[in-house]
Amino acid sequence: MGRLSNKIVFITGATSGIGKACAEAFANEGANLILTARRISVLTKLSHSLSKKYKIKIYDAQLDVRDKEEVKSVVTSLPKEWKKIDILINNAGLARGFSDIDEGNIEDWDEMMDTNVKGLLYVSREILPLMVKRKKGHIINIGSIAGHSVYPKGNVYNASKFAVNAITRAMRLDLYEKDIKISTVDPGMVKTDFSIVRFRGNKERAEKIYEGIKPLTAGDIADAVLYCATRPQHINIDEIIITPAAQASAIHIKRKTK
Ligand code: NDP
Ligand code: 8X3
Repeated sequence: MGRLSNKIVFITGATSGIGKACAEAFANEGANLILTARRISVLTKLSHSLSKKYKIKIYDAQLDVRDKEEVKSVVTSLPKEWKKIDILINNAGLARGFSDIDEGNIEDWDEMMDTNVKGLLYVSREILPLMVKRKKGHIINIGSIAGHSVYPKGNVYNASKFAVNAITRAMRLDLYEKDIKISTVDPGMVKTDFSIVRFRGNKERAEKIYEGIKPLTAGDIADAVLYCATRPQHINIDEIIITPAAQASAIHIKRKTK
């Protein structure tokens, strides 16, 4: 019996990186999972392998968190037994581009704000009433160190993660009296597809980000998320900031030279 047997955990952005690692870590604890992301074929494959390996139930749904009608329809059409969501992991997110603000690409700005901020709000707005009605639930947001201090050329990604930080704090204030727990896990550098997405498939440029440093793994972050989710009922972990030992801020990075 895992520590989360019979719990239902809803994960956004479960096809890659941190979301996928959370799916595996929570499956290993016996949780039943609602896995969502846009790439349904990747999701279906993951669901099959996890349900087989961990003998858990998985419900998967194609979901673009930017589409509020789709968010509504995915949540309202969940079978009754799947609506008892215990934990929501708001993970779906991305950075696009790396340029001075006067040269920024407006479509990239829209995509980051629509996904990281509005998407997180849409999903939370649909799931929270189900939790409040049951007088229990836990939302774990994936923020970033980018939401604690800005760095050159980070501008709109920073703004989106500062917004996640503010939303997390607001959720905590508005929801503690309704018995809903709120946590945020805010990583520094994690080696996932994040930089490949940021640089639109330029793997060489993405690789350079992690040059000479041992970055965090997606599993390291899943471990922190799991820590938040497995505390006794009277404990709320408000915030975990987690960075590689060699990264003291977004710009203070000790790199080994060859
Ligand atoms: P990945 O690119 O590996 O994974 C991102 C996930 O988000 C994918 O599963 C993708 O799935 C999903 N996603 C992106 N856009 C949407 C959307 N519109 N609707 C639904 N799902 C979406 O990156 P990470 O795992 O690193 O990123 C996960 C989170 O962690 C993000 O919020 C990111 O900001 C945060 N983070 C990452 C850090 C890092 O260094 N890697 C550091 C700090 C925070 P699909 O394409 O199938 O929809
Ligand atoms: C990702 C971490 O420093 O690349 O959120 O913005 S950083």
